[in-house]
Amino acid sequence: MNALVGERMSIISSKPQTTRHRILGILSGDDFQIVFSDTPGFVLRPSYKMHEKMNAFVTGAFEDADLVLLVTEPGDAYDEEDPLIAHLKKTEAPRFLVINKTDKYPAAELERVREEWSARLDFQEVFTLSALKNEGTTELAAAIQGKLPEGPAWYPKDQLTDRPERFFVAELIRENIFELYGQEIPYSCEVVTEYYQEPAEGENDIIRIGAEIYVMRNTQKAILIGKGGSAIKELGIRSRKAIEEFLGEHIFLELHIKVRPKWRDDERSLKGFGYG
Ligand SMILES: Nc1nc2c(ncn2[C@@H]2O[C@H](COP(=O)(O)OP(=O)(O)OP(=O)(O)O)[C@@H](O)[C@H]2O)c(=O)[nH]1
Ligand SMILES: [Mg+2]
Repeated sequence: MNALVGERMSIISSKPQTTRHRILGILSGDDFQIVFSDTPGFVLRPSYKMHEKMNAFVTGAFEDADLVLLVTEPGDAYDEEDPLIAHLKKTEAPRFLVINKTDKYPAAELERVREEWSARLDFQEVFTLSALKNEGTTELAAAIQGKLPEGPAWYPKDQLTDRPERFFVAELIRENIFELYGQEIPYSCEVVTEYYQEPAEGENDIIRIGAEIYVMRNTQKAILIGKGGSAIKELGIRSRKAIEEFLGEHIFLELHIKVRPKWRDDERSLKGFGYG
């Protein structure tokens, strides 16, 4: 979605289950508007309520879509029982298969993915591309345009997403948590933007932002902070830079860590964290 929209909307990491919400990316031209909806990957065996919420974002997307893009790559394993396959079969919307990472895999492996999927179900079109190198993405964008139902634009032309700045602030901090910390920590954290203060008119100041990072246990809080505060300091520096790049402005960033036991299974916490 980032490659197609040309903006850094969804956060990216090498770890699975990075995307937890449904995020819109809007691409408008003179006579068209494509509303992309990036979702989490389907969690095959949900361990927490949070996973069920993530899966609900996926199934919700199937219900609304005029076109479904399945993005995959060699090495992605799909169980024939995977509910995602059932959803793909059931959907009335046309389907495109997008095989990503042509820069990384040899043609034969990409071809194998195409064969595997075509044995499972029909796609109207199949694309192989590299989101990273932006190769093959224009062809996909053109094909998507060809499938758009006619109608008025849903969003103003200059609108890029349905999310406010505070959401991206929290996501960029989460992206850095995914990159900086090992196995368990990224999956135990949620980030919430506590305040986002723009300077008053005429005031010569920078944007002031405060964010809360929720963990489940004190031991996780200790890991997040690191020896002598070194880890949280690094997280703060990297997150500030990422947010400044995103906003195109200088900011002041303050991070607070809070412990909230079992938030991943707590309906009220999840609602507060945007998994409503
Ligand atoms: N080599 C290569 N790597 C890519 C390409 N596109 C994405 N990646 C990498 O693949 C990894 C996963 O990317 P994500 O965007 O987080 O993938 P996702 O499918 O959204 O995954 P989740 O949000 O975790 O469900 C990251 O390390 C990306 O940098 C590509 O075209 N080529
Ligand atoms: Mg993602």
